[in-house]
Amino acid sequence: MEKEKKKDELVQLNIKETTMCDATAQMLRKAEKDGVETAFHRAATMKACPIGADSACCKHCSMGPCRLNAKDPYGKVGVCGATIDTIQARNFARMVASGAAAHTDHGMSMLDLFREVVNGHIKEYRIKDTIKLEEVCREIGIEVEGRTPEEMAMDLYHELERTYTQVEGEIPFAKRVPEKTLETWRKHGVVPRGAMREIMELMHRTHMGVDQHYENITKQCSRTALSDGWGGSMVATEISDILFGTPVPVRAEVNMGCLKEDEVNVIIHGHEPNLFESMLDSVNDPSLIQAAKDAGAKGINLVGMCCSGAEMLSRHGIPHAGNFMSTEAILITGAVDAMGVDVQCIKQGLAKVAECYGTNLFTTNPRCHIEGVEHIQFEEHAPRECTDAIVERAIVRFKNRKLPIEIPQIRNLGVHGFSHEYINYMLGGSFRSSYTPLNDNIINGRIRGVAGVVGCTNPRVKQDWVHVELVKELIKRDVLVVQTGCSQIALAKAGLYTPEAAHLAGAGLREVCETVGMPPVLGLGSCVDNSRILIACAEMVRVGGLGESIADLPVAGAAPEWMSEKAISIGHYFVASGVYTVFGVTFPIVEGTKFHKLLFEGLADMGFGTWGFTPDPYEMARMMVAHIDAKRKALGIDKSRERVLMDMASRRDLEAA
Ligand code: NFS
Ligand code: SF4
Repeated sequence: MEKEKKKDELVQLNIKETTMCDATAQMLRKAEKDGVETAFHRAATMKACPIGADSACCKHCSMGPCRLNAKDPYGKVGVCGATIDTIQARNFARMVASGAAAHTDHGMSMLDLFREVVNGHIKEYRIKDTIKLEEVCREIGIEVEGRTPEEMAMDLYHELERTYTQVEGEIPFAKRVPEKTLETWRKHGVVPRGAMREIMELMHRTHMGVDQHYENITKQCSRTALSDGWGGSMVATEISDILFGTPVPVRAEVNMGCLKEDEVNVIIHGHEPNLFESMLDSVNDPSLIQAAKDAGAKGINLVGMCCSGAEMLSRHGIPHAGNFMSTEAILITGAVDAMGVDVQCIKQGLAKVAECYGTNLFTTNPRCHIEGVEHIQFEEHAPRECTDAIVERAIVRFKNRKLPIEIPQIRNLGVHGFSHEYINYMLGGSFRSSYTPLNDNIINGRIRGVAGVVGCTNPRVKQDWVHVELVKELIKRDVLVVQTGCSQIALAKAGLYTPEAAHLAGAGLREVCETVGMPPVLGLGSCVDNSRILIACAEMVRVGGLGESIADLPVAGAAPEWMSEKAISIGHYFVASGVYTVFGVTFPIVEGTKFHKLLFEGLADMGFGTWGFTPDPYEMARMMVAHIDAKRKALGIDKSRERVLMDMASRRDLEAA
């Protein structure tokens, strides 16, 4: 029995069933040899609490905690009388509040930086993309004719500040929402005000003894999630593009083989691009490069992980070493001389693993300290102080490397960096840049629909496997896949980010990919860049031919290996925007309850999207394709696809003859 194992005895993983990432597997084997524990090991010994997994418990006051019975959900209520639906809705809503807070606080940090850059207090960053600045201004009604970038930027700052602070009325990017979708939101009273207000109200309403109707809680839950998707996250993306550049396709490598044994290896892992941008300057500083050479290294090698890594991969082609479930594993190489982290998805377990391998681990953000880990605060008016210090410490560690190093020699080259602006340009060409060709290809049936496959990796399932199998199933059925975050890295490691991967796609999608020269899977960046998918959806509606609201589009979303509260917020803002969204792993609601019914059926009847759940990638693909086909049918374009398929079949017959 695992339970009876002695504490110091490391559980042996069935590594084949733990991850499909060969580099991570190799490092897990090494970890077991070295006697080092990872989150995979802890997941194997820590049985998930079954009551919590069903969200059938409440600890919102000290009359409880109260535990209800998921097998007999209406057999019992909490001490205060709260029903299963109230308890589940409150728990779910608080996940949304926390996830939305993470994204919007990150977005607000970007906006703070933007303000200080614009008013000249911070000189270390500048506005890189004035074209995007102008576009965003124009879209939300800020005068651009005859004005300097500084003038526009100041107005943009003040306007976007409302995304967070606005007490009454609609947030600025509500202007981007298709009219009919916005109508649905207005009808149900869920157009977001400032995120601060929405999150505050949601926390208030989920306090003991306040909102005790699951439908009413869900309403505020939707409003808060939307203040993330069309608010905080979207601001994070747009401001980061304006400051650091809008991504265009770039060839870049992922996987642990990006580490170099003969160089000083520095990893940045986290979510805020400002830290990473400054580190990029540091590693290119001639004096630091010289110092590295003096220490016997060939140079300094900068590698990303998780979401800011995905942004740097998209914007600058910086190599990316792996997703969330590989952050401990990579330290086991012994080759990481320093890892700097900022916020979100930073496992506390990193501290122990870093200690085992003598890696310098640094926290940098005032929001995230870790007990026992050295903190070097990142200050935006003197960013290099922090990042230079990390590099200097990495050089010292390189010089004193003692333990043997083992770097999995796996690198996967691919094309990343597809902003929604670039998709425009790529499909339409420079003179008629628009989404018309995408819509045309959907209408004529070559592309069956579009799926967003996003989100985390989770040690409760085989790492990367659900992502990869799902995406392969989707493209095989001519569904174009767009991706962000850890999911993007999973597929990049599986080799799907090359134009050649088009041979895995169905005949229709393959033809489009080959004509344009694009991979069948498009990576858009980090998790806040899911806002790019929202904008792409809005654009598809605007261009026409695919219905009047986002809910009409033949699209679907999935987070097959989700783990974070941020993922729940993202899932819910896609659902509230009109997208059918399927989650894997587990779903924190008891089936058969009224709240479950509302999320999985009721919301769709109200004009929103709807939630779906299955841990199985093949079933997930089937559900998403069935939804896409149902939307095609409702749009009256199901016949065109049959024609294309007939064409393809007859073409193949001809070829065979
Ligand atoms: Ni998204 Fe980024 Fe990854 Fe999940 Fe975490 S890194 S913000 S939450 S684990 S995709
Ligand atoms: Fe129990 Fe109600 Fe208190 Fe929750 S709020 S812990 S259900 S008494």
